[in-house]
Amino acid sequence: MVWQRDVDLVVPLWQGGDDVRIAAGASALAHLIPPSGNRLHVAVTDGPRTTIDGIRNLDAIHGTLKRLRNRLTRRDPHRTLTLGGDCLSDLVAVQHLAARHPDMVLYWVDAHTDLNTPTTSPSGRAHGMGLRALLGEGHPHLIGPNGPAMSTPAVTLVGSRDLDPAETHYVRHHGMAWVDTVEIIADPTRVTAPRPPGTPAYVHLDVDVCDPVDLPAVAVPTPDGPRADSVAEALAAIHAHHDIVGIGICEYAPVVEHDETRLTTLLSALDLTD
Ligand SMILES: [Mn+2]
Repeated sequence: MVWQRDVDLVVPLWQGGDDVRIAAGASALAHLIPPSGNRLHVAVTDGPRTTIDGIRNLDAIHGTLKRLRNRLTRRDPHRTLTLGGDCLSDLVAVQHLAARHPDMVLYWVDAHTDLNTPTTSPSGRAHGMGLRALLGEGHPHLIGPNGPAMSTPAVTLVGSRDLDPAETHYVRHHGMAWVDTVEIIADPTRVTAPRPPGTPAYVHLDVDVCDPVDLPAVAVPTPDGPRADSVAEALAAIHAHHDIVGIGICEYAPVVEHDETRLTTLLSALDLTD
């Protein structure tokens, strides 16, 4: 049974990571995943590659986020699938669904925590600021008009392993739930352990969570990750435990040579393929 949602958003946003290879990930995922209901291809704003307020390509990113916000406000979907694009591709979808499902929890499945702000970011790349913006801090263009979408107790980090010092401090200071590579390998089904069954959940899947041995086709390959099979087991456990209201798949760079079956293993675990 394929996971049912109201709308698929195809979002080839790449400016957040300043890596144009990521744009092609959106259409590649759209080929791999059969549509369910409406599928919207969202145009990405182009523009000068200038740094504003400490963020690369801020104007272009802001334009795309505004377009997404307008579409979601107009349609008001209950469940969404986002095919990115970089890690900002589903930022607006998470904000929208968090407002619609006040008890929604968020699984941030990513080698990175994306907890930087323009002040703490070493790179100025906004794709490393998404989760912090969802928690209400950072640039107003990323946070959006409605303030914090999530609170730290509602977030579980899965597979995060490459943190900047300020991100490590934030995670520890807030005591965020964090399932690391060792724990995923030991028992992928434990990923949902503290969460009540049946609660609405959003899965943000940056495919760089997998060890690059399995999936090198990403913007930021990060060693020492779990193998794709273990990640798939963790995703299946989340899917079995929760009412999935949203999924976003990000940071796929299909131009890099890779074994596509590793990716489809992840998609099958979330019931996105036939
Ligand atoms: Mn990442």
